[in-house]
Amino acid sequence: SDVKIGRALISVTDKTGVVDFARSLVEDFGVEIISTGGTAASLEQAGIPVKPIERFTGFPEMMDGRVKTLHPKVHGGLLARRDSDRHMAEAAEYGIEMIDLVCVNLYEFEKTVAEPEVTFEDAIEHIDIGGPSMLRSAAKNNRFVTVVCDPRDYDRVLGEMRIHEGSTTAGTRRRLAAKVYARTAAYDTAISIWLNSYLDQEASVDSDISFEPPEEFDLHLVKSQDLRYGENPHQAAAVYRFADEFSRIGSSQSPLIGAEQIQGRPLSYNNLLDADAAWNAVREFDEPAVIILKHQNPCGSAVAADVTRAYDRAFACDPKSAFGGIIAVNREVPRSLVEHFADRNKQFVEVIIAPSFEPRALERLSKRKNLRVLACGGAEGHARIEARSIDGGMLLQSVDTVSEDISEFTFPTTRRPTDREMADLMFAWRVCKTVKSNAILIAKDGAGIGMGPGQPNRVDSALLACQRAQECCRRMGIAPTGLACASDAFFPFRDNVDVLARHGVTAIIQPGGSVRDDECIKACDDHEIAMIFTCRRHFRH
Ligand code: 93A
Repeated sequence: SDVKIGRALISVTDKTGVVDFARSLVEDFGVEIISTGGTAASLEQAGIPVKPIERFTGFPEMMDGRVKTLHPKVHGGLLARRDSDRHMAEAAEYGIEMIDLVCVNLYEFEKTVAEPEVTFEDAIEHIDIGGPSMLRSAAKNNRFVTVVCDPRDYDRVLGEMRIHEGSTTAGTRRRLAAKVYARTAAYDTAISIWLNSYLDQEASVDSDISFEPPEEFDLHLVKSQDLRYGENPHQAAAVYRFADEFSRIGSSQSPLIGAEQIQGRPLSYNNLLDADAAWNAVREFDEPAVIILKHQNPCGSAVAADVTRAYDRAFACDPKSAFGGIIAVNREVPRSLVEHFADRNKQFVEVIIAPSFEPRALERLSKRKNLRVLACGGAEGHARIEARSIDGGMLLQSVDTVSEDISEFTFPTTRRPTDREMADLMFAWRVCKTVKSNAILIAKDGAGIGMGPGQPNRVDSALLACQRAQECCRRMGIAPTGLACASDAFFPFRDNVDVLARHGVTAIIQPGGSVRDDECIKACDDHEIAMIFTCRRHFRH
């Protein structure tokens, strides 16, 4: 099944190594070269004989180069089955000549959209249509056609032709074809992520979860409570609530500020900040869920059939960090849950927040007089805007409450997540939103077993999360394999994937959109990791 290469079509944006490759094809193997404008010019300048594409198709390159190689003479020459009499007869009838090798790399779309000043039109012009079409045609017909989409493969192809009298082997052609579909999949994914991000920017202006930043903003605030002090005892502080219009959708009271404090010491500044983060994290879930939060980060998180079981699993994530934390529950709290944290685990808890509490739970809680118990009623209504102060002013933004739509996800790796991995990925992605950036969250069986929060270097976050996950697995006597990992923003390099793979992660969910997505997809494929791109990031600073 060796196929002697007689004609090659070369059309490359990245011209690395292409002159030497073409020269060897011509001089060592007598191959005829067909080429497009810029590539043909480079080859001719180096003294290599080339047939311009317009002479091959009989059509000029037209429409600013958008239509160069999109022609039956090209695609017929790539797709014809050489062992089919009918295909060969049709090729002869229409003067279609066979093309045995395609060497193409694509317009640099990823590089273009990574430029800070890129315009929409410029990005669109860098979407390559003819190149991927040729790559895909050639890869489909790999029984007969050799396809090279990576300059690093030039020497290997030439080496093989040298051994096999100007031919390549079927195995090599198949490997090169597989590489093509990985490349075109990554390319299309990059386009889809970019276009989505563009749509989001347009949509956010008039979507109803947003607000239109006004020229003047009268932050109408009403003092609702004095605080003993702020983040530290030497800082003065008080709580204010927004006037209704910027409060919560559908209710005039925010669940937290309007929450009923059933017992316990007065809430502190830090209690309020953490209770807010914990409550907003746990309300993300439809199923019974518990979040244990410390210093703004969810050090315990789990879903289960009921909230007591969810609490047990959340506590097991990291018992040390859970000490002095805040427990948020998205269902009525039963007595069993209170017994588990108060009697069994002897966990010191600053605040417990939930929609409501069973009377028997309250009875047990009342023995811990200082513990702050907050009943916040229904879970409906989210804050619409978030305000933070900076020196001399405020930053306002709409709240990050978009719900995730699986139909927007893409699956760029060879392996897709299993159902079990998928459930853990979705869980991890939800919890990860609450973790401070750079955020890495590792989950298994519906519990967050390792968290890496707040490191300026994403690999450090990944290493922290892996270390916690290992400890958790050891404590629970389970093997650290089949772990799911979420990252709040894209991986800039493959090193994150390599670290995670070494620690038993087999599935990853992350936004995608890095110039090096390719490298990360390759890393996942190397480790047989299934990866999802969400096309949306969730920074939290
Ligand atoms: O604009 S295209 O989508 N239309 C085409 O018909 C076409 N044919 C090849 N882009 C097309 N190409 C791309 O042009 C190749 O993928 C390659 O990246 C580039 C090479 O152009 P030149 O040889 O003029 O530098």
